Amino acid sequence: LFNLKAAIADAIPKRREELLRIKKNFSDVKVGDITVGSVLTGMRGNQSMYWESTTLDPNEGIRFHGRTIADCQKMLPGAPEDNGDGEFLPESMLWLLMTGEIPTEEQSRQLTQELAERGAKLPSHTEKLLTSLPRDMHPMTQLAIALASMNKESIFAKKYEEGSIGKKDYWEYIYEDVLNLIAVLPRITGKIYSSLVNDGEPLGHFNVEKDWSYNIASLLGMTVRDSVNVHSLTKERSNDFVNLIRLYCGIHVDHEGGNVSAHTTHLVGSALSDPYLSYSSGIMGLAGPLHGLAAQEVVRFLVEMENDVDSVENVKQVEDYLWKVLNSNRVIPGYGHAVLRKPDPRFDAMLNFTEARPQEFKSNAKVQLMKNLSKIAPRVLQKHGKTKNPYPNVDSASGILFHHYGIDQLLFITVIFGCSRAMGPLSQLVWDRILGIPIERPKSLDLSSIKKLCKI
Ligand code: NMX
Ligand code: MLT
Repeated sequence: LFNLKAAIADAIPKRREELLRIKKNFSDVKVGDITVGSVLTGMRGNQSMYWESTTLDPNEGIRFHGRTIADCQKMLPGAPEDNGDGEFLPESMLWLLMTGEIPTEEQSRQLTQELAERGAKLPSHTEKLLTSLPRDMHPMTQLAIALASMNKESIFAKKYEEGSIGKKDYWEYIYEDVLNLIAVLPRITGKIYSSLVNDGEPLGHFNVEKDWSYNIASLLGMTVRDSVNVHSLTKERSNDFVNLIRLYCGIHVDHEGGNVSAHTTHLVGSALSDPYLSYSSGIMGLAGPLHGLAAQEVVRFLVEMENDVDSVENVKQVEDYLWKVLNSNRVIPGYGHAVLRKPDPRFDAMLNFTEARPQEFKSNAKVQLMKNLSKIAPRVLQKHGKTKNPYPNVDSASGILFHHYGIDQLLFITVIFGCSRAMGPLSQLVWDRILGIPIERPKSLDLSSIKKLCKI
């Protein structure tokens, strides 16, 4: 089966039957105990969501249908022109997320082509809307607005309004919306970036022959062939940037269900809000500084720290800078995690990208600072004694690498995170509707109920 929708349809009967059997026979099996502590601290540790494609091990990090990042780097198909030398395509990851299977080269190509065809055009009302937004509106707000505006295009919402579809068929229309949404992200991203740096004039062309990440890079003005090459990159550096986008977008897709952007998308979708509204809500969560906006905050942090210290190699000065931040009761962006208890393997993957290109990065002081910080900050945070995980998280390295190649609009950086994150939560949305997961509605407790439970 070369077509993703057909591959999903093929997997449905077995999965529906399996889940039904578990629901019928094992619904009383206990998953864990919920404590008052967890009710009062962001539901930490509650295992209370069903999530298909990814799980997070606190010590080992993320697994995509059981596969580590290293497995994916070995097994998932990349772009044909890279002859096995480049990063895997996010399209290959999307296939894995949606079906649980590693795609063949041919399946990956077919999905790449399908996304390119679906994404060739941005609806004119969304384009006009983006043009009309204030230039100084935060890029993540622009992204959320653009996505919400595409609710006008939702095939699912139209069918539901007509009353022409039954519950078992919802997924087919959700699927169409999901693919269309993921497909237009390069265009939306390019439009937002061009407003920031080029008065809204396109920085590149959308090339239907090319992959999703290439088109993101091209519309950011970063490819030699298809961009108005504002950054004047050489062919080799441009190719590296495209591969950076592929790597970044390939590994940021999902982090199991409980993170803010994934959980929000799933929650809003459970009310049968269409994928555009659901993911627009997810983006609003990703735009928070404790979540995805940390990617932007890290770059700002590195830029400011580099200005403040005499040399990025001066450990004492870097430590003093960190203590100044901690003593003013602020967080060190890019460090800590709600679930992980070891350095984030996604951080390591980004770091490996720089290690593979020592000449490229050796004279960038901010990149060196990012690396030095990953050794210094854990010691300082451990001494500070509050953070449960003192290690670098995913946002520690990513933004400064984009910055290195010339994406110098700091507030824009999390938009690229928003492109990637669409793939995980929206794959889940398809499976939520296939499996008939109901509206999400946990019970809340007021203070008197908590006191009663505590017998106080
Ligand atoms: N710098 C300073 N203090 C921290 C940090 C940090 N990087 N991380 C946690 N703490 C504090 C936290 O604020 C809390 O303080 P208080 O008791 O005064 O409320 C205490 O340590 C215990 O927090 P944890 O249980 O370790 O962390 P929690 O699960 O509450 O929060 C994060 C997780 C990720 C929100 C938190 O580590 C943080 O704020 N990190 C910095 C922001 C960041 O990098 N976010 C990106 C996460 C990845 N992503 O993309 O979403
Ligand atoms: C993510 O990728 O969503 C972050 O690491 C945050 C999380 O998992 O809570």
